[in-house]
Amino acid sequence: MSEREVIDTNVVTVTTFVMHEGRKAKGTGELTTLLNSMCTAIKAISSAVRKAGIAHLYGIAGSTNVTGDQVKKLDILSNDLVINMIKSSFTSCMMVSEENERAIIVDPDNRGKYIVCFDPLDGSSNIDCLVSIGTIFAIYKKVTDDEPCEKDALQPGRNLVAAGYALYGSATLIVLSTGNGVNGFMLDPAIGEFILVDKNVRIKERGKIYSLNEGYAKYFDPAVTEYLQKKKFPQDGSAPYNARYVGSMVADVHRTLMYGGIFLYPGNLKNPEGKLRLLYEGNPMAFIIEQAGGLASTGYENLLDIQPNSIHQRTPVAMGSREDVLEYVAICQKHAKK
Ligand code: AMP
Ligand code: P6P
Repeated sequence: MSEREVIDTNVVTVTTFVMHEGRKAKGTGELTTLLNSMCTAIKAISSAVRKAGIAHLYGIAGSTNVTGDQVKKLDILSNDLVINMIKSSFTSCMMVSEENERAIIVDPDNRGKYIVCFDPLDGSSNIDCLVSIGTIFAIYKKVTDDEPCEKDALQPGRNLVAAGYALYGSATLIVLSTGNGVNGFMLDPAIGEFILVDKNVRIKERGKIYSLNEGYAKYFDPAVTEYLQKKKFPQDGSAPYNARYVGSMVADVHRTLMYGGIFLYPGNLKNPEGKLRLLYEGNPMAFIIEQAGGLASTGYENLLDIQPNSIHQRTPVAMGSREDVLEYVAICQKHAKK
């Protein structure tokens, strides 16, 4: 087959997809610009992640982030890339990053109406062993007219205008929703564009995989222990579930989206609120999962209904196939009544 025949001359890229959606929405183009700027930052992060070994970007940068994790140079680079791309898009008035203790207020002359919460390089503890890592982002509209401040980011996930993640795995993929379903775009390094590869992604009603860190079993709440027992030793004659856990939220949630099942990071006796952050891990992933037909819960309430109190607050997470999450929630609520 000749080279010409191989190249599809009618590809849909994330840029054209987002512009088309923006045209349909009859917007000013501000959200379109913001989304495309985020995609550019992700391209640059992808390039850095894939070159890190050669560019000797590995190694502890000697500092730690607000979550106490060792910060690696790629974390710093990724954070700076997102902040600078969003700032220079003139679409955002404030940002919340996992890497910054305080919200980042954009200079008055460069502001737009959107608030962007993001984790620039989630799963960064896996960087040196080449396990998949990711970038997660959540986009809100500022709902007040006064000077931007942290409380503007304290909106329930129900208010999200858009959310997405990039997965730096065997390929670089962006999964995006602006409230009209979920679509996946794969980076074609040959042309530097994200190509639409997964249209209108829908999650299975029920899967066969559970995903959580069983190293905390000693500290699990009784409800979690009972749920896992049911998955490992089913009493209804069904086959036990498979266990899969990468330890990188973007990888674990993406597998759950594509294959079905449930991803859990519950609270436990040592950390009642779990580890994952509501604003830039729980909510954006919950938005994507619900847009794909799944569910996201703390075990006791829908994740997207939570009214945040602080920008780095943690939340227990159970998300994935609707029937799997409902089964888990039923067990949690049974124990809550005891
Ligand atoms: P804008 O004027 O660009 O800020 O857009 C106003 C509203 O229209 C946004 O908050 C979205 O709800 C919708 N919208 C604009 N652009 C897009 C887009 N590219 N994709 C989906 N929704 C969009
Ligand atoms: P644990 C990565 O550090 C992260 O923030 C998420 O990406 C991931 O789901 C979780 O922590 C893994 O935590 O306690 O299982 O190592």
